[in-house]
Amino acid sequence: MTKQRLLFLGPPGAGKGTQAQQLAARQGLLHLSTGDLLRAEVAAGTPLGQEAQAVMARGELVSDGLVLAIVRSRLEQQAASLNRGEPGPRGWLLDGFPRNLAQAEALEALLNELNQPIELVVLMELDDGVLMQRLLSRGRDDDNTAVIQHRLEVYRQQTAPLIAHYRQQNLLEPVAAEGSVDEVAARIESLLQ
Ligand code: B4P
Repeated sequence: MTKQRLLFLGPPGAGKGTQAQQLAARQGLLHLSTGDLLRAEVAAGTPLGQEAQAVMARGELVSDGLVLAIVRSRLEQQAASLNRGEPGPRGWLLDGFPRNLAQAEALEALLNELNQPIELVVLMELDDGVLMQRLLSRGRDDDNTAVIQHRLEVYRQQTAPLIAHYRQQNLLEPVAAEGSVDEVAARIESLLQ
């Protein structure tokens, strides 16, 4: 059966959001991007968004507690709706979460409670030079050279240790993230069987 509990890992600008959105639509999965959810809170001016805004602008990680609360409420809602027999996506795709070991451990505890183990971790790999070009041409508020360099540093220090963590669990599949969006999508799709 096609894998339907997926996690996308990789440096900023590797294309996690781009691929996750398309794959979730094609496979009928719930797409949870912590970056998008945080940006929505910022845009709505909620207390959570006000707390996250400055942290994101500096290219640092928002506090684990905030991000976990967002993910927990979405996954619990989906599980409850499935338990009630309601229609809706059965699987999920976590994009940009977890981003450090503490988040990964909290996620594992939550998924144990829900009895929904991760089936596949896709690691999107791309050279720093190409990442930088993609992000500079995207031009979001947090996409300028100094902030991107800092986000890459945060990725290496805090997120990259997750690679060994998921490799040990035999869940990790690296994917070359260069080439066109369709080429990368085909590489990812071939891992779902
Ligand atoms: P995110 O929103 O997760 O964004 P990202 O890592 O910068 O980008 P992504 O890899 O998704 O790349 P995209 O598809 O957009 O994080 C932003 C911030 O939110 C973080 O710095 C942090 O502050 C906060 N945050 C998020 N999650 C958190 C967590 N769990 N804990 C704490 N803080 C958290 O692609 C980039 C560009 O490349 C786009 O313009 C796209 O069009 C282009 N592109 C994609 N694929 C391409 C291809 N194949 N060819 C050419 N261009 C391509």
